[in-house]
Formats: sequence, structure tokens, C-alpha cells
Amino acid sequence: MKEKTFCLIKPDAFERKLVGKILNIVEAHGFEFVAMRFLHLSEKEAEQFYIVHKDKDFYHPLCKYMSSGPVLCLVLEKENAIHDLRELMGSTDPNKANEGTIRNMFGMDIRHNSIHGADSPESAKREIIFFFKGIL
Ligand code: IDP
Ligand code: MG
Repeated sequence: MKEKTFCLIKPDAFERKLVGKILNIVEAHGFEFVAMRFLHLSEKEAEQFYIVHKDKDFYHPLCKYMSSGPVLCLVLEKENAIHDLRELMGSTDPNKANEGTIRNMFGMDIRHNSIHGADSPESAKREIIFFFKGIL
């Protein structure tokens, strides 16, 4: 059965002009684009988006970075979209990400890792509502 997931292209990808390349890869792996939204998050919005990490030591630098430039929010659809996007993204740390994954190819370090993908059906639902409530 087709499933929706939430994906976000991070500011480091915009900075290095990698957005088109990343979208190409996602599309070539069978994901359909259901919705897209280009945004520049405020630090407060980034803090809300990443609220699950509020007690982590990387939370504040993460939210600063996520509001340092534009992001592209996407709703993607495909069979097993949530799992398959996580696999295509690779590990959080690009140095540990498998070859052929987006983070391996484009990520710079554990924070500036180019792409976000929802990690569960619950996160996908929350994140889609977070960015697309009233639109989708
Ligand atoms: P994920 O994006 O692979 O799901 P999470 O653990 O949910 O990874 O962390 C959210 C984001 O926070 C990561 O994508 C990355 O940008 C940043 N991050 C995670 N762990 C670290 C860290 O140890 N140092 C700096 N930034 C981190
Ligand atoms: Mg995560």
C-alpha cells in the first residue's frame, strides 16, 4: 500500500546548490512528489520542529543551522516510503552513511547532513501536519 512520508532539504544543500541533484535522486527512486513548500524557518519554528531533541546538547546549534538558510519541505508518496527514504538518506553522520546514500554523497558532517526524513508513521503524520496543515 502506498504511504506518505515527510522530507526536508536542509540549508547546507541550498548553500552548495545541491537541491536539484537531491530531488533528482529522490524522484529516480520512485517517490512521487505530493506537496512542496519552500521556506526560511525562524529559529523558533526550527525549535518546534525538532522539539523531540530539546534536551540534546546539539539542539541549539541544530536549530540555529536549520534557520540559517532556506529549506524545502516535501510530502513524498510510495510503497514503504518512510523506510525507503530513511534508507536512501543514510546514517545521520555522513561519514558512517553507506555508499550511494544521499548523506554519504552530499552531507558535510553530522549536523550539516543535507536531508531530513520522518523516522516513523507517527513522525511522518506530525511533520506533514506541522508544515502542510490546511494546505494538504
Ligand atoms: P536523523 O536526522 O538521522 O533522524 P536525529 O538523531 O533525529 O537524526 O537528529 C536530528 C538532526 O540533528 C540530524 O539530522 C543532524 O542534523 C542533527 N544531529 C544529530 N546528532 C547530532 C550530533 O551528535 N551533533 C550535531 N548534530 C546532530
Ligand atoms: Mg530524526
